[in-house]
Amino acid sequence: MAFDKNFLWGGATAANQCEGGFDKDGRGLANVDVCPIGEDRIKVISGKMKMFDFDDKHYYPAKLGIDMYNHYKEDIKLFGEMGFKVYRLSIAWSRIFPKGDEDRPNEEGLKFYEDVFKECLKYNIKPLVTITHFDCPIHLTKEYGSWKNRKIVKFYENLCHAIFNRYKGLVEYWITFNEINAILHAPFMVAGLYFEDGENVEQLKYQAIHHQFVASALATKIAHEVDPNNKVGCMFAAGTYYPYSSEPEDVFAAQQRGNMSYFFIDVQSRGKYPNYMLKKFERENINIIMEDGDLELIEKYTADFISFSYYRSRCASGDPSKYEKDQDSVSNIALDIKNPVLKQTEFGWTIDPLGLRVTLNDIYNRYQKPLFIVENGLGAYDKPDENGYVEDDYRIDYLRDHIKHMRDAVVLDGVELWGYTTWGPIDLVSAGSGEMSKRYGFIYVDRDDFGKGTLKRTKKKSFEWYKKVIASNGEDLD
Ligand code: P53
Repeated sequence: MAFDKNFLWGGATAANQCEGGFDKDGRGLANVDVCPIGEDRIKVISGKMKMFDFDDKHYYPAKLGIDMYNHYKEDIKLFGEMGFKVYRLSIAWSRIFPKGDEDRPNEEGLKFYEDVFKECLKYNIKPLVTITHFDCPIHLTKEYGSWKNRKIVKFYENLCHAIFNRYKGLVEYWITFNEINAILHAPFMVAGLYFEDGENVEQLKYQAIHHQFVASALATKIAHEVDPNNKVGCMFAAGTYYPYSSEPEDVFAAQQRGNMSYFFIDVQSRGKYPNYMLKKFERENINIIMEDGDLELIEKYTADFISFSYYRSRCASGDPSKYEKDQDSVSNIALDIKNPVLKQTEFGWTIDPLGLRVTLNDIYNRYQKPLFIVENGLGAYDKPDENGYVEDDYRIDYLRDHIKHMRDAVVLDGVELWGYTTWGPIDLVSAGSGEMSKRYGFIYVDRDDFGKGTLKRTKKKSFEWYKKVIASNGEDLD
């Protein structure tokens, strides 16, 4: 027996990348809506170019997504057919609180997700809900500076009260913030942060992060009070850093780069700011303003489980400028370098299935809490035939190799793992590039980068494969 009989197999999406319906039933505008496709995207998502509304010069792929707002019944039925035990999805904050600072939630928004969760439960699919997958009502950015401002913690708390109470009995797995560490590289897309010239970006980022830590602890507290069955996890973009060589400088660089991500989980899971970070703040003159009781909250309400995305391992050197950069719009801002011994995807992402086992062991050794892989998958240019059918053996190969090593981590290393959800079980808009043509799905969606297409759903070859994997509880990977 490899996996526990209750192992949660499934897939993961985010509201802003698939729902569309950006102005339907009272929904407010959000940061994620106004991130355009094209060369300005990187400037906008990193908070360097101001974009608080749509303009005529850009195309905004999230406005339509794959129109899951109107197709969710059909899509969840397909997930049910694949045998999903869990479906990870996110709530669009601005459907529930269109501006973010209202006293009362928008009933139509609440109702929408209630219907979605009920639809999942019809097929015995447990919803795993990300409370914020990058989104923030744009009003909160404009009026308050989003997470820079302490007041947002209260607004987030209001959101938590509304959803935990309304969805009691329907949802028991929650994630407070998607890829909480991604705020470092894409602060506008990830947290609605925009920086004016002359602002102290580092200071403000870490202040915003502190607010998220407090908000996350409060969410855990409220979730447990509302329903003791609730399990609340933290979530980060993972992928162990390898040293470029056995030079001690490279080993040290890898450890230090790793800490910049582990920092978040050290706080959220161990409940304390780690010393290496306090020292860094001291050296760099970063002063985080805290309220009385913040550190107690953070210590008391730590995560019940640790979830993460894994697409690849990462590589670091003591002198990164000497080497080729790791290719990807977001990590280009970071100092990751290309690992010369591993192959890359068409989009330049390193492929490292054994790295998943390395990463699982690293995280488990550090925290000894249950883990959940909530994103893993291959983004590729699919070529459908005239019927929309895609023979995506490359995707099957990628997933098979990762699942094998995940199995070894569980069976041979004893890592405690609750489940595995692949990213984008149905094609959706890419967060990094805004492209529709970077596809991850078992289900093809007829839509191009600029919104043309019938939106028709067609099963790919990987659909039947994943169905078999789930039916055999991970035994049959052929
Ligand atoms: P895409 C990179 C850039 C942006 C978001 O990424 C990312 C990453 C990878 O760490 O994180 C997650 O769509 C994210 C998803 C996203 C997925 O990676 O750029 O949680 O929203 O779609 C894949 O190929």
